[in-house]
Amino acid sequence: MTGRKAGYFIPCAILTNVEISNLLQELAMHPLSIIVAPGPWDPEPWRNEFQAAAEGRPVHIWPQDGSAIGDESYVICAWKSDPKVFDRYSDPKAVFSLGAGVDHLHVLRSRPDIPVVRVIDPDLTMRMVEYVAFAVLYLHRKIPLYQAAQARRAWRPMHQPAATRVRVGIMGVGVLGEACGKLLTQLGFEVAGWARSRRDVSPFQVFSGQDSLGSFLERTEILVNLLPNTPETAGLIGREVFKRLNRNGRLGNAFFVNAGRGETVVESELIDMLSTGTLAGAVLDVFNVEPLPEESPLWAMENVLVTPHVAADSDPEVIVAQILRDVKRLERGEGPLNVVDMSRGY
Ligand code: NDP
Ligand code: OXD
Repeated sequence: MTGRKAGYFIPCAILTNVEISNLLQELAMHPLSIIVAPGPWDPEPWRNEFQAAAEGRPVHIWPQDGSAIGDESYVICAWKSDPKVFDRYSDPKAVFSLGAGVDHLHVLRSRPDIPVVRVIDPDLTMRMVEYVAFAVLYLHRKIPLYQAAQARRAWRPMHQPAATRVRVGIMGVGVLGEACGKLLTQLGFEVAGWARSRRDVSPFQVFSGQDSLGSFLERTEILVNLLPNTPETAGLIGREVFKRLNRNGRLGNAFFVNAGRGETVVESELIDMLSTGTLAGAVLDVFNVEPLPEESPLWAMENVLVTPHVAADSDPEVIVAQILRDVKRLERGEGPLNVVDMSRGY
């Protein structure tokens, strides 16, 4: 940009459009502060990772460092934090969820002026694929029954249908559900998904909308839930859903895997279905109340495997790198990637 180097008095008219836009972007560039509100998570790994990656940008952990935050422009990076952070710091350039879900940011539905950004990352996706593949194989290969037999020192071979004869259904075939479905397809399972919108192209059959929910459930032996928690999905999965699953398939039973959100399930009805055998077993990572209360019957059910919301952890190193990429975009006057449509809720 020869004109700029020569001095400040060069009329804009002799700059090309690209040069003008670069100049404007440079002028717009000022470092953003980063407020991290990790809620129930240990803040220290996040502090360390943000400080290492922030290239001098101020990093404040909220509420611990609250008083140190001045008048600078900032973004907020949050996970299940006290919503007071959004009252105290009410004009962020963007709010980043430290995980894939954004239901914990529902208070921001009334602030359409604030971009809400979520994690979409191969590391997190692969963790979920591992979890769902494990859960489906655990149920399909009857591992809970072999564990019970082992406890009795009993050698009890059981009939084992091939994966190609077993029908898995995934509710929610977004970033995570589609990746899980692809791997399960490669393992041989007959996979179908259920989503809100119609697909013209998909690696497996996708049913869409409420009208097709019944057909989707009636074919499904192992139901995997990867739906987000939204006003439309809250309490969607209960007795009527479980009763419609296919018990006449090769497994001879119906099973449930929940790695999406606990709020999408009516937990009392799930417990009832598991107690009466309408559901033969479940692998559950998410619950109505977390941590799962000590008095929940789910803990003691022999046909249930409980994991403490760890299906796809957020690795600070990976998540922070993604957020810093977007912080730099904001500083250049560009929008962040992976902005969520908060009116839709996911
Ligand atoms: P996406 O937003 O990419 O996908 C969401 C899917 O749900 C889409 O297929 C969407 O349909 C479908 N969906 C949403 N609303 C409805 C509805 N009303 N009816 C039918 N389908 C609907 O999300 P991700 O795949 O990235 O993540 C899914 C969820 O997994 C997260 O929201 C989070 O709750 C959970 N999660 C859990 C973790 C854990 O450790 N247990 C870790 C990470 C995420 P359409 O494609 O038509 O838009
Ligand atoms: C997430 C989660 O949404 O961990 O990333 O649940």
